[in-house]
Amino acid sequence: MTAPTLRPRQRAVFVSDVHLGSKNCHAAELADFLDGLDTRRLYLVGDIVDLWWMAQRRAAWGHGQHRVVECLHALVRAGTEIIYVPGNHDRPIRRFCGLMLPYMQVRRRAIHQLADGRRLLVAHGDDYDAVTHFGNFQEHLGDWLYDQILAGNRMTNSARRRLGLRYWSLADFLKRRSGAAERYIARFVNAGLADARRRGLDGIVCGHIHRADLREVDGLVYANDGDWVESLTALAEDAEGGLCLLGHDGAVLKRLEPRRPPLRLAYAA
Ligand SMILES: [Mn+2]
Repeated sequence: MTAPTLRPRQRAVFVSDVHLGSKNCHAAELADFLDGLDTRRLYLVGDIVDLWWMAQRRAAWGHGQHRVVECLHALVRAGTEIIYVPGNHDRPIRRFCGLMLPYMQVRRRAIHQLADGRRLLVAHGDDYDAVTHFGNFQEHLGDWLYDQILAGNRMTNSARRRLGLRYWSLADFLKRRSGAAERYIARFVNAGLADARRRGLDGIVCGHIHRADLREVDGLVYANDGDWVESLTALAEDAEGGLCLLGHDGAVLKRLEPRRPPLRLAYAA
């Protein structure tokens, strides 16, 4: 599929869970998405580089990965401000939180103000693992299991490709079939929204659980920009403050309208 060449200018684009350096990253699709993107701000919402993978296994770094880095450079040259919020797979980069370079900031979390005035917390989401009883040991075990499932995914899909069938996510199928996974995701969503509410904000943009989503819950925005391992999605804000969940080819998968300005009373002179 070819990406549309002319995309409307976005106020902000959010991308997370790229896992660059791991075998599971769809780097070529991400490079195609970033190429020609026109945005004022790009938030990298964690797990951009998979340092865990690269520390333990052979780094998968080829043409696609180089293109991703080149596209990020091109965006910076075009004047895009990059805000990097490291996650758990790129946790060592948190040492640089507070670092302000001319076109890039590294932040533990950020607050993004939409064009309609609403303010959203931008956080990777691994902070909520404690609340969802998904501790460090389980985190590693979960990652190992996830890798096994993704390896199964690759095998299934290379077989499907040979048979001329379309891509199908085994991991997503298993997650949707598993009640425990659904309960974990529900606790994660609640923990993120509670954090935003506690901070007096209007919602949250996060990643971490590799499940793209965009909806309003009790008047708050829950936006999960997904990942570049399975769902290949990103979140974008348009000029009016509307939010869109985008597929890697630029297709709009979900949309949340901007908040309407309050009615102003017109006084007669
Ligand atoms: Mn993560």
